[in-house]
Amino acid sequence: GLIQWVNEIVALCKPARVHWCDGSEEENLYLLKKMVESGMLKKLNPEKRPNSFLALSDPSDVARVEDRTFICSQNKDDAGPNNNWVAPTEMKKKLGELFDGCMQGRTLYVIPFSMGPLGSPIAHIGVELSDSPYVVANMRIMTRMGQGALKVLGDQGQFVKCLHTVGAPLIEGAQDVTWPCNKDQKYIVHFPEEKAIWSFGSGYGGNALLGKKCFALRIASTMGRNEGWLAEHMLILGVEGPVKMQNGATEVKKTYVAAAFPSACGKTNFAMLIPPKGFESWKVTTIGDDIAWIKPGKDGRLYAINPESGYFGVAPGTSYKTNPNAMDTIQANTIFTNVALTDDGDVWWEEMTETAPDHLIDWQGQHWNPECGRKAAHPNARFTAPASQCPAIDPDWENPDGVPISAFIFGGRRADTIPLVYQATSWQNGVFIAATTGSETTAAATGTVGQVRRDPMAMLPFCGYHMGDYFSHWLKMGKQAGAQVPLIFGVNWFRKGTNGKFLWAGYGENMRVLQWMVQRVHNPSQASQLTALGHMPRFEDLNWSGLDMTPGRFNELMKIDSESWNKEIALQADFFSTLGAKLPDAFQQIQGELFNKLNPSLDTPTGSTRLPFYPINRNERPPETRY
Ligand code: SAT
Ligand code: MN
Repeated sequence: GLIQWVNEIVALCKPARVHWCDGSEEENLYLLKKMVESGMLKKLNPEKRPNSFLALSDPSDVARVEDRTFICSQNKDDAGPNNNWVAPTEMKKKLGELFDGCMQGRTLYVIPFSMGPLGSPIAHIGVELSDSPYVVANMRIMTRMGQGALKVLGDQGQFVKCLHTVGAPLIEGAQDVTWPCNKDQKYIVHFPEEKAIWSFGSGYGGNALLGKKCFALRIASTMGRNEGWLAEHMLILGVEGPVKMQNGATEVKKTYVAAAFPSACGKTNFAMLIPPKGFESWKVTTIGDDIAWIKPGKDGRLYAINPESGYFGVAPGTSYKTNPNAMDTIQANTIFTNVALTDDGDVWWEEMTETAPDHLIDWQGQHWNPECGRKAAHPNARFTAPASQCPAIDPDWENPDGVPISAFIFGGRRADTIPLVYQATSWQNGVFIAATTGSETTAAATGTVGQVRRDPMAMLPFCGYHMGDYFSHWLKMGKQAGAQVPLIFGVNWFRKGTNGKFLWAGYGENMRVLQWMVQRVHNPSQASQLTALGHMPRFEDLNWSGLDMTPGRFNELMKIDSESWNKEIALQADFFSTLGAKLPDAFQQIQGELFNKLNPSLDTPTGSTRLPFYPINRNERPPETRY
């Protein structure tokens, strides 16, 4: 099947050469050398950054393109209002024209890869056909790529078909550019029923490394719906420390949690957290920083694996102060994209050091100095580094059975309204919290930055099917796992005070919140009060040692302001109304109860639930507009 497909694509795309990738060190060195010669990569100073490289992209190709991303399911209703949809036959016609001859003058690389440890029962195989050697080098870090994956595939195995082109044919001796892409046309297209992906015109990140968002989230989420598991935009971490048990004894416990935050909201930093002073008996270990595949185990608990084998992390803001583990991870064997180059052949980005170097070559190849008024690195500049190089890597990070999850955390970037932390009172309430999460948009996608949008489970750009069906799937997963379901928490590290400044330092300080959560997991009768939002810690329930936290500041962080919350509920309702009849019934009920709790003075007749904003007409077709 694979050979036949490669032949078909070769006939369509008309590359000058075909290269089957074996994933070997020699092959990698050969491709890196070729990219250095062509100017696509710059080799960094081997004394400062051994075996590391810098790529500067075209300024028009710096992030995911959500408005050019399509889910082409047979039925429009399966894609839902959360996705752009075009009928598969129509899209294939369009793509057939675009891909015809698109690889002329270039090499087509056949890139076999495994998402998840080779041969693990939860892993899945993909093959990417791409005309970008940069994609090959990145896929070799981000996935288990090469001969091993082919072996697992065998003669009869199933694989996800991932086709990618930069969309820039090299016609008859034309001079290549250092970052080929197509400035006019970009298409990131998924055919969930066929498990196929076609990506045209971009060489960047999630648009081009098709194992990541396209396969491990959009395609895998539809596989998960059909097969009873979850593919989530979540980091996974282990946290170990002394916990007060219900019988009063203190025991050292290792607990695994998974946390969903939108792109560029600090998942990598949270996954590699180093506990602050005062938490010497605590340790955090990393399993994954971006994606979790979660499956029910035989014991009814949910087990998670990280399908990736590398980090494609945001560089700006990463420093020895904010994330020492990431800084150590990227010491060597790393590909940097769109960061700045120092005069001694190393890399730099905003906030990497307290003072900026006097002179740099910025991400657009221009001379840069601290007074020039431009950013040295693009805000979505990235590093691609092997997970195995992370000093905090968990011993079980490649365990083919995954790690048992005790808690899910959902958060966004919110300047107001959402408190630092709260815990759902039930699985259903927790799924509601996850489903109503909002966040300010970041530079990880093209478009306006800083606008609050609903981003349920941080999956709005990544759920490969109707969001209403996705919510129902989540509710159902809780029923399957029975009594063993993880606790669910909402967090907001980004709340600002009246002076416009962050109220919470974040990074290592998040350990204080994590400790409280772990305490709740092992001893749910302690350390909280019940509020309209759920269980919340009181000032005395968190460990403040080593931090100058006052009850006043804590109250600002935790405040539930019913006026802002009523606005928040109205915004949630706006989003829900786009889901039409597929919105789970339970959500309206939970939202009504939440409104009543937030507004106790507005009397409702006993037993009835106020639905203040939107009695949905459940016979109505969902609105045509995409949220
Ligand atoms: O460009 S990626 O999609 O891989 C990164 C992100 O958006 O989280
Ligand atoms: Mn991500």
